[in-house]
Amino acid sequence: MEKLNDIVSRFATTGEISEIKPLGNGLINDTYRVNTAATDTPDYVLQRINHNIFTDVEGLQANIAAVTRHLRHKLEAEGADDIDRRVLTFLPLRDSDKTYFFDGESYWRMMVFIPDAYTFEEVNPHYARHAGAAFGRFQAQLVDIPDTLVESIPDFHNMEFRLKQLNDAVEANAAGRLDEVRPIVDDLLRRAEKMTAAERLYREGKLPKRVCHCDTKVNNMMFDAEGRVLCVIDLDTVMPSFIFSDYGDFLRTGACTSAEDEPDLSKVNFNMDIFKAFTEGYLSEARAFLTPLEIEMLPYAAALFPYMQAVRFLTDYINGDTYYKIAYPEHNLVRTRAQVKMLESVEAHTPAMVEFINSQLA
Ligand code: GN1
Ligand code: MG
Repeated sequence: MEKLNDIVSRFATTGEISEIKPLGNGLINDTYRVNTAATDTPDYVLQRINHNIFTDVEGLQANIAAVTRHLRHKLEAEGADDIDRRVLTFLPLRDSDKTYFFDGESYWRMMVFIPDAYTFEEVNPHYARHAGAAFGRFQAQLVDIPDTLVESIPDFHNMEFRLKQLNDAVEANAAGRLDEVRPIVDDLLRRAEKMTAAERLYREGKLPKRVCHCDTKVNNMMFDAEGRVLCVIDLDTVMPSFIFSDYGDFLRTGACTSAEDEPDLSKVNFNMDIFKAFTEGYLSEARAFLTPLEIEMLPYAAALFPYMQAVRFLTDYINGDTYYKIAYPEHNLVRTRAQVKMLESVEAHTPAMVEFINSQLA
């Protein structure tokens, strides 16, 4: 705590710090809530940036600054109220404009804590409709961002690249786990051609990349007490990508009837009611800028993300768990199995998804 207090003291906070405690359950960064003693000073969030993963911290923070600045301008132009709860505010250091601090070992950043806001691991259709509209609006608001964003993790949602990483892991078999997972590897590789369609269409000039959030799992969104979306959080991965990233990754978690690491596969299914509500909300905001091909490929996006996540979890398992935080030795394998089950359930619902999307466009 000594150390955390010292780090916090580098940032331009107001008010006396009363408490620092762990917050949330992200798989990558370490997050803390920093409370201040007085009621009229804000509380804060402190984060240690995982710079093994985000190697370009300068570029990462520049992305986030550009995005939050642009969103703030949009909200101001609309005459929105409560702007400080609807877009994240990062703190500069006391002695410079930088929004991160390097302690010689780790990179840290601080933002203002948004009061009276809630995150969820699960949503009902009402929340899902709001979430769809919020991510659609998020993308729509960023369509005209003047800044060029960097890929804070290069090739982050590039399916060809993720498959290459899987093939490399299989080749190296660093943790000696390959025999155990060979059937899952084969099952995933069988779908490789189909799942890399977006990259091919991009090369052919048929699909655009737009600024996306790229980590739209359900717990990266803050709701108010009425279930309205206040704000999208966890902006590390905001970067140019296919719109499928945001649409598909939300459904992967939000429309899953279980947690992403549920060991009992009979509990892992695709929830069509959440899909419908989310899609309706998303299209209400995004339809104006989406191309017909992007819309047609939304069911592909719903399958792509459990697939990509299965490939990523399995790669990490084969590599000996070097990327994701794990709670027990088989964790990445359990996660992989749950994602494969989710993928199968999405595949089974594809005709129904197509029918629903067409009905929305009619
Ligand atoms: C990671 O940081 P967190 O837990 O929100 C990951 C996502 C994965 C997710 C799986 C930078 O997100 O891409 O979908 O875990 N983020 C990064 O739960 O790899
Ligand atoms: Mg998160």
